[in-house]
Amino acid sequence: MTSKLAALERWVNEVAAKTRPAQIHWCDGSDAEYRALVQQMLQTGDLIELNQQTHPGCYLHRSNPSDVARVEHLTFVCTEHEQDAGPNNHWMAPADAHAKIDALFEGSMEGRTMYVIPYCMGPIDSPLSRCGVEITDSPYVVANMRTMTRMGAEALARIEREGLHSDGVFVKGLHSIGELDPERRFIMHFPEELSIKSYGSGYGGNALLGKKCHALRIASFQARREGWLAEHMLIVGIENPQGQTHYIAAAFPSACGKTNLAMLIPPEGYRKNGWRVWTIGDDICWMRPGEDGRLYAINPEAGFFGVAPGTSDSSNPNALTSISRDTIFTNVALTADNQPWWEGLPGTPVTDWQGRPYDPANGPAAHPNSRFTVSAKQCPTWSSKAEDAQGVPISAIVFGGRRPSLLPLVIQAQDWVHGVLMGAAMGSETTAAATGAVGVLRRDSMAMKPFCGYHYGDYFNHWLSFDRPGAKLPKIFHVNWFRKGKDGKFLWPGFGENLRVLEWMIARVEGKVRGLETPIGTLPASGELKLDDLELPRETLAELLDVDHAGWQAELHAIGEYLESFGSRLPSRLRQEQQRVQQALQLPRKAANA
Ligand code: OXD
Ligand code: MN
Repeated sequence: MTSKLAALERWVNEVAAKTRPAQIHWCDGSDAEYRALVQQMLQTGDLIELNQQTHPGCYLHRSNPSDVARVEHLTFVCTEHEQDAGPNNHWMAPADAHAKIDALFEGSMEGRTMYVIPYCMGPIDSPLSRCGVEITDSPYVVANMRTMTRMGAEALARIEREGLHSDGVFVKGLHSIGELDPERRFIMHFPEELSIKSYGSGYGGNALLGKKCHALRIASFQARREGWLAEHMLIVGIENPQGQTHYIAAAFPSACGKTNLAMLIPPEGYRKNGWRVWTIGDDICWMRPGEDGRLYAINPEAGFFGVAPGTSDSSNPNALTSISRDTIFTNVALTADNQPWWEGLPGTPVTDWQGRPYDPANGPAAHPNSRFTVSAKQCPTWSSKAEDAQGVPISAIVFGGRRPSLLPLVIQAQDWVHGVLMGAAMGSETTAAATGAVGVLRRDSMAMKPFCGYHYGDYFNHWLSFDRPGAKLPKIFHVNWFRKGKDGKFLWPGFGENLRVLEWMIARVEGKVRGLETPIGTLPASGELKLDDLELPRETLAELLDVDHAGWQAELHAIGEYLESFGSRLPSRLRQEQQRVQQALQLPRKAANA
């Protein structure tokens, strides 16, 4: 197979001339192709067969121990003008970046197969979807891209069809694992050229270029030009006992529970009453205003690349069911009978993620950022609406992070501008999804700090621009499942119980509950959060919903300083909004609540 599209053919030939592979394989996405790849990787040791009785079609991949997470310090946004990348990105001039990385690609595929992967982000027939082609020398990447995207012949047909109108609208992604040497590793983005070059890493976020590189960094840049939003958000449908479904999009930083919330199982009482939860996506959401003024969303991905540790029968039974077959595990541990294992599962590991006999002195058995790659269709709560070309209408947008103190369980923004401020001010403790220290509080606006492909000031402005006549925008909320008590323990049980908070949000969207106005937004008024069958002491609830005025004044001050760091591109409306909230907090309490 080659392509009818001259721009694609030309680019593939150029790459082959530079990287000099032994052969070129155009991926068709078929089952036979996948099976052959798996056989080949079993022979080379890139994959290890897992217990086929308990986990049919499941394999383990062990990555190089120096290559287990995204590398933000080696990730660059290469716009013509440095200002356009913003202080939120590492920047390199495009010419320098090309020169630097092209030198690494020189002959990098010698003796290897070069795979050409046409893929579509989003349903093949959706006007909201966008296509790309990834060239890689890693069969592991091919196998993962097949699960994570709509990959192969149908995607190529769409790329060629679109190419008839304008030559080469697809995103070009070039990847080589190189020597897996952290000193020779770069993830470069050229948003103005719609291209990506990634060298020296086989890890998901660095190497599966459809995901973070295309669907967030490049797409966010494209989305701004074209009037839509590419966000680091899950999408979940909540169906009430009357059969009405509200769709919610929620942004949390990496490894903060997006997959768990997207696959939530309602508490027993809710299940009995007929509540149902539908999964549309667990990581990325593309949204666009529809003709009726509402925002419509698709999940551009076709699979889940989820964090394994902590995934268990109590935290996420749907994920556990999804990954009981046809799954690739990366950097998990093994039991004596060759089943995948990670912290949080019953049983005992005998082999750690690096293939060594398990010894607690070496740290956790599974790498804290070990992953599973699985088709979304295997999720018991997968929604047929995920294939809807028009997307689903979004009723509420939720922001949240790991905040051990200050942030209440839930707050509703007064309006869109206040909601954008809440998103911009988002902070969270860092996790193992990226290299670097874990547990440090950092601002992560809209959970997009590692993924926004342009200047955050322009990005905030783009968000604000959706508030225009005729728009019927979602309501915006902020949640914090991670508030801790004085004893250092989480105050809120989380997981399935989070539905209680989503129910309150939906009641707010439908205008059914009044809420309690505070200077930082609307909180649930007494009795509005349904807590039946949940043993939550009154004092714990009070702590979860407490608004500490002095603490919030300090927070607003810190938010003001953070916003200032975006300089002249910070929209003044956002700064004014921060000042409005800060002033409201200074009013005597009674007046603020009046
Ligand atoms: C992810 C991440 O893999 O955010 O989704 O790191
Ligand atoms: Mn993510």
